Amino acid sequence: MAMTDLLSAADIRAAIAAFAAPDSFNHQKFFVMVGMKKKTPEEVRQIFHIMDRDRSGFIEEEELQLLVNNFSPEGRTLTAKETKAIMASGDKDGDGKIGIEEFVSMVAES
Ligand SMILES: [Ca+2]
Repeated sequence: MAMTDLLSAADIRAAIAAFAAPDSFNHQKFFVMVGMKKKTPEEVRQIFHIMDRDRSGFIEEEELQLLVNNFSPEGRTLTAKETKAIMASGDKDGDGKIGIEEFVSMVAES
């Protein structure tokens, strides 16, 4: 399963270009731009599994830094500041990582 099986490559390119500058990333706008907001919860879960590179069942901080990179190799690594902001917004139970249902909620709320 690749991101482009679920999302349009053109939408992904546009979303990556919109947040190319360091510390400009807005995950809610990004999720809308890549088309995730229009996906079913099951499709969003498939995207979660791509982002959970070590298959731990969670997106940890190191994996969150690569959020954009998961969509395309051209996607930059997020800054520490951006990563912390996304974690603070998505980690509802405060365990320091993002679980699958937390991720589905983040997309639904975007
Ligand atoms: Ca993980």
